[in-house]
Parts: sequence; C-alpha cells; structure tokens
Amino acid sequence: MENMFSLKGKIALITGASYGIGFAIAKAMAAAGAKIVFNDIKQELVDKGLASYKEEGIDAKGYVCDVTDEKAVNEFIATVEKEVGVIDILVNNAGIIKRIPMCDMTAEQFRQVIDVDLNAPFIVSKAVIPSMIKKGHGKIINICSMMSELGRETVSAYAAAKGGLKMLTKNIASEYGEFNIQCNGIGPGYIATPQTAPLRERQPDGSRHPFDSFIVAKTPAARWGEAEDLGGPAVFLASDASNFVNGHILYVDGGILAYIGKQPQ
Ligand code: NAP
Ligand code: GCO
Repeated sequence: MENMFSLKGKIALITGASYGIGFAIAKAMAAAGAKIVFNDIKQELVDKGLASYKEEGIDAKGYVCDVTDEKAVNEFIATVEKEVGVIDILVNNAGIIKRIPMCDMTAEQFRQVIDVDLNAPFIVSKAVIPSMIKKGHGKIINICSMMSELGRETVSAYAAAKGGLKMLTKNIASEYGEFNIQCNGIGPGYIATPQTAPLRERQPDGSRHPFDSFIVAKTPAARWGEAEDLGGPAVFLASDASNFVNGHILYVDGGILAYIGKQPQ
C-alpha cells in the first residue's frame, strides 16, 4: 500500500513554488520521492526558493519563467526535459488575485488575473502533455479554489478564472484520459499564505480582521488552513493511488463548502 503513494523516480514541476502553497506541495512530493522542479517570475525569487528547498534538504531545480508567456514556457519545458527529464507530474499552482469591486476593475486588470490563473495552466499543460503521452502516463493537478464554486465581493476576475480552471481540469481529463493522463484539481479553502495576508491583518486596535473572524466562523475546523494541509492530498493525486481518479476537484477546505457557518453568539 505504501508504494501506491510513492513518487520515487518521478519528476514533478510545480509552478510558482518559491514559497506558499506551491512550496508546501513540493516539499510533500519530495518527501514522497519526487525530483522537484519549480519556476518563478524573478531570478531573486528562484534563488530564494532554492535556498528554502536546500534548508529542507531538497535538491530542487529552479528556473525563471513567466507562465503567461507561451514562448518562454515552451523553451522552459524543453530545457527541463533536456536537463532533468520528462515531467511526470505538473502542478499548475502559480496564481494571482486582485481584490477590486467589479465595476471599479479595468478590463486590463481582469485580463491579468485570467491570464495567470486560467490561460497559464492551459499553456503549461499544453507544453507538457505531448511528452506525457509519449511516456505513457502523466498527472496534472490544477490548484483551484473555493471560488471555483462560490463568489464573493471584489474577486470577480479570480472567481471567473478559478471556475474556468475547474472546467479546464475536467476537459483535460476528458480529452487525455485515454493516454493514461489523469487531470484533477485541488480546491484549497482559506490558507495562511502571503496571498491571504491582507485578510488576516490585525486591526489598529489589535482586534482580528473582520474577514479573519468570518472565515473561522465559516470553517468547521474553526481555523485557517496551513499550506502543509495540502501536501498529502497533492501526493495522493500525483501517485498511483489515484490512477482511476480523473476530472475530480478535491476540496481541502476544512469543511467550508459543507457548512452554513457558525451562528453569531
Ligand atoms: P502566493 O503566496 O501569492 O504565491 C503565488 C506564487 O505564484 C508566487 O510564487 C508568485 O511569484 C507565483 N506567480 C505569480 N504569477 C506568476 C507568473 N506569471 N509566472 C510564474 N509565477 C507566478 O499564493 P498562494 O496562496 O501560495 O497560492 C498559490 C495558488 O493557490 C494560487 O493559484 C492561488 O490562487 C491558489 N489558492 C490559494 C488559496 C489561499 O487561501 N492562499 C486558496 C485557494 C487557492 P511572485 O512572488 O514572483 O509573484
Ligand atoms: C479571497 C481569498 C480567496 C482564497 C482562496 C479561497 O480574497 O477570497 O484570497 O480567494 O485565496 O482562493 O479558496
């Protein structure tokens, strides 16, 4: 049974994984035996990431690549295939959010979010699938969101992107399942990373951010998730243990989607 969850001999590319959720998923996959490859948009962040991986005893390979740039992505994947080997596991993790009321958001700002959060997973998946087909297997994991299912004020572009990413996940699963490629999603709940730091900042009077209290009340686990909470689910979806799981979005949310929320005391 242990071997079913092993990633020994596998090469895993996690995009945008110098820190945050991507870094935590990469750590878990390394612990399961995978060789870790990651990218970030700036050399200084790649270097920061390499140092962090080294601190964890992980000999990762880091590359500078903007996942929205198709030419750069194709060159990046070709370089990885030459220097490291064919990618067995792709985690489309890189992502941004812009919290702006929709009617105040410019079309350019909307496009920027769609570009990173939806177009980029398409671009990177398209770049790795041909070699996965030749190799006879592949795992693609798209990092979706609560906003793949729910909306809220100020996140229209992000919700549109993550909703689209849910359906892109199902479509890749449908189109490439016959080549033994499984494409699934992970939908994290609210996770304590730099991306959500503005929602957890202490107020001037030292009280908790209203959104912080809101999320804790909406989560049966009564806490924010930690990036490490996503490691086990990611290893499952990257391993042979999930070879007949395809087109599924695994919500790792502490129960938010199941819960109406704690009534005010
Ligand atoms: P984060 O802390 O903001 O990290 C995002 C990473 O993506 C950073 O390393 C960032 O690099 C990289 N990135 C952004 N744009 C890029 C681009 N064009 N090319 C390459 N790399 C790029 O975010 P996170 O909280 O770890 O979230 C990671 C993923 O999980 C995202 O897809 C996010 O939408 C999703 N998610 C997060 C939560 C949560 O509560 N935190 C919940 C559900 C889903 P730079 O620093 O250079 O920008
Ligand atoms: C927000 C948060 C969320 C989380 C995550 C929830 O502003 O609502 O940033 O979008 O990032 O996507 O699953």
